[in-house]
Amino acid sequence: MMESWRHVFKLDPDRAISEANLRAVCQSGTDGILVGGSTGLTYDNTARLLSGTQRYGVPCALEVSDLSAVVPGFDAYMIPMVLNASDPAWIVGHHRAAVERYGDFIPWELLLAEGYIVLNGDSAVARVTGADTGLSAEGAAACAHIADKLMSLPIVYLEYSGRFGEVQTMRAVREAVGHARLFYGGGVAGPDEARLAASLADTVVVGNIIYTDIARALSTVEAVKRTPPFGG
Ligand code: 1GP
Repeated sequence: MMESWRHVFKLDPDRAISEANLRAVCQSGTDGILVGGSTGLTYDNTARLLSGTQRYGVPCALEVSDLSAVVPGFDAYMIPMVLNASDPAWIVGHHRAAVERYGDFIPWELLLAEGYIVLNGDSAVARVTGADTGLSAEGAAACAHIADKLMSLPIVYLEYSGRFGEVQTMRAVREAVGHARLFYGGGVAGPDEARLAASLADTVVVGNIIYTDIARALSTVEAVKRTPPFGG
């Protein structure tokens, strides 16, 4: 599924979206919806968002950050491992606790691990995970090599949530990733950022702008789709 994703909208169950905007997002031509957030996720608000998107038939994955908000019925479950977290619980600790608790019930075939590199120190995800956001381009690339080659993770996720990234770091991470699919997210707020992100990343994730300027959010779909992929 995610192997063909070029453009993805990320919807946060803790933020309100009108029915019209949800429809526009789902029918925009995007390749998929990623449901996730760093705070305020509950079973109920996640289930509500899933049933909202299911009406439109767009593929929908849940990015798991809170076990109490894991809802059955998603097409895939993305499992973040924050490689530059200062607290190892966000690398494997919460994961181990979850497997101990739910081992026999986990639909392993639906799970996809994401090697996150979190670089915006002002973001909720950086605060929650205590991420070392001061990494140089070389440091970020080293994380990407580890995810891609030592851990063989299917996804490397370069995360600037809330602001657009440094191009030098984006390029260094791009060059470090060989096998994994490179996701980029953060500050894609219109066609210009969308094109730049799409020229370096395999998959571009668009979040916040959905809630502040729906027209600009929708404009990112075509911009990403018209940009040739890296090395393509
Ligand atoms: C957040 O990577 C996504 O997890 C998208 O970032 O909200 O800044 O678009 P924005």
